Amino acid sequence: MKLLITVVQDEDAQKLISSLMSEGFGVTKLATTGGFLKAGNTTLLIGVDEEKLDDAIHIIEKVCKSRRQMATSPSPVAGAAGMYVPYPVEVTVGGATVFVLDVEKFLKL
Ligand code: 2BA
Repeated sequence: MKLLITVVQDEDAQKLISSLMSEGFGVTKLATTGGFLKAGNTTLLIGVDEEKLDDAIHIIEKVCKSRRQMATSPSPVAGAAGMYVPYPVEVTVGGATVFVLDVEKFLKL
């Protein structure tokens, strides 16, 4: 068995959960915050049998679209008056960040 720790944008989360569940995958949703944007995102824990791993990844890929978004840099540059001012940067968000882990044991007690 594998565990997919999948970070997605809030906008994509509900559709992804529905798509996964309709194909029989078990999903746990966690409300999380990205370290860079400091904005809410969603992390899904998805336990899958190894032979279904590619199917799950295919669904994630299909549902989660990447997009460009303006963000305020958390590493401000020094302004003219010697003050630190945040500056806007364009980042690509969305898609999905997926960690695939081996599951040593899966128990329901
Ligand atoms: P955030 O940390 O809020 O990052 C949001 C997006 O900002 C990132 O999208 C990336 O496009 C951009 N970004 C992140 N760090 C940056 C930097 N130092 N300079 C410029 N742009 C930067 P993704 O890479 O798709 O990541 C989406 C979310 O997935 C992240 O939200 C974070 O919550 C999680 N994530 C990504 N890589 C991770 C990792 N190695 N470990 C744990 N969580 C991770």
